[in-house]
Amino acid sequence: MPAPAPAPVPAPVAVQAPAAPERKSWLDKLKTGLRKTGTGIQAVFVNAQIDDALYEELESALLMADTGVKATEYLLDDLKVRVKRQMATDAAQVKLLLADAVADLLKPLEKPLVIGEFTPTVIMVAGVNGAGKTTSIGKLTKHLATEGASVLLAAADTFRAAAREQLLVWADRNTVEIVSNEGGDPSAVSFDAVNAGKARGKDVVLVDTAGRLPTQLHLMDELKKIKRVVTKADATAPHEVLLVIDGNTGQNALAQVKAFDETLGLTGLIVTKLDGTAKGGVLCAIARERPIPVYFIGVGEKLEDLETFNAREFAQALLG
Ligand SMILES: Nc1nc2c(ncn2[C@@H]2O[C@H](COP(=O)(O)OP(=O)(O)OP(=O)(O)O)[C@@H](O)[C@H]2O)c(=O)[nH]1
Ligand SMILES: [Mg+2]
Repeated sequence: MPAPAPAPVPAPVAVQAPAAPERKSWLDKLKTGLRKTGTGIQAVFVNAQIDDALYEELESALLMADTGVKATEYLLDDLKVRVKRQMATDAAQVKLLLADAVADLLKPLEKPLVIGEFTPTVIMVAGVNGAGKTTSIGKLTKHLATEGASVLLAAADTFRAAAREQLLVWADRNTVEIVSNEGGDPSAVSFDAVNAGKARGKDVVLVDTAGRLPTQLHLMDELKKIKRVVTKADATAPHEVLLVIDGNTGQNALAQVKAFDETLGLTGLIVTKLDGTAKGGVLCAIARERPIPVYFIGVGEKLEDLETFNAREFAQALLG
């Protein structure tokens, strides 16, 4: 009897953007959202001359959009070089050059989330209260399930029954399994989930954690513990540690990125609520000061409202 052929090892795959029409409607929502940020920046170029006043107004508009002092300075210097090199003569050209500068600045943040290198790929998700963690996990589960990946959710937000229920709704909606233990220890739930993911041959284990502020040190320690315990269940895990940030929080989002990165060592970001923000510039600040890849952008509460990040698209949505 010949030995049975070994199961094929799936190649790692990047979590893809969906088909063009869906992407377009998502992009329209992003544009509408960022218009609040963009209007201030774009207004600077209306009937303007290329002079010091233009750059001064641009500086204020960028700061208002929460681009931060460092990224604003960087963008203005870069823009002046581009304007000189291109010998731009009107403000509309300068606006296009600014879009180029923003796209180039954001480019290093553009990186796909890859799954399949490890089975399961364990993804831990953290963030402050109400940032959009659970919703984003639901949306991400949909993305993954659509691509044929099997997903196990870990309800490591054990504080509130509502949190578990919320995740259960998403789990049902996407026909995925969930490991939960109301009132239990979040580390224990995570440990069980990673083991269950291994035993059941799941492609992805997504760990949802309770919201917390970086200043709540005992809660930050609890996150560290979850991470440690996940590594106990699987020495290579977690493979991704994601921070979800609310796009409306502006410069505070940068502070959150720094604090969570120092505690956990982040591998990626999900930026939510960019459908209603005046603070889209914060991505530039992140690119300049703590360039952690932005895997996804959320522009609404529906399943299809989470999309992969593209630097050029974002710059155009902001300035186009
Ligand atoms: N407009 C908009 N709302 C969003 C987006 N993402 C999440 N939300 C909403 O934000 C609220 C909080 O989302 P959750 O997913 O519960 O946030 P969380 O981080 O899990 O919250 P905690 O677990 O309480 O810390 C919900 O009302 C979501 O529907 C988004 O991209 N756009
Ligand atoms: Mg939650």
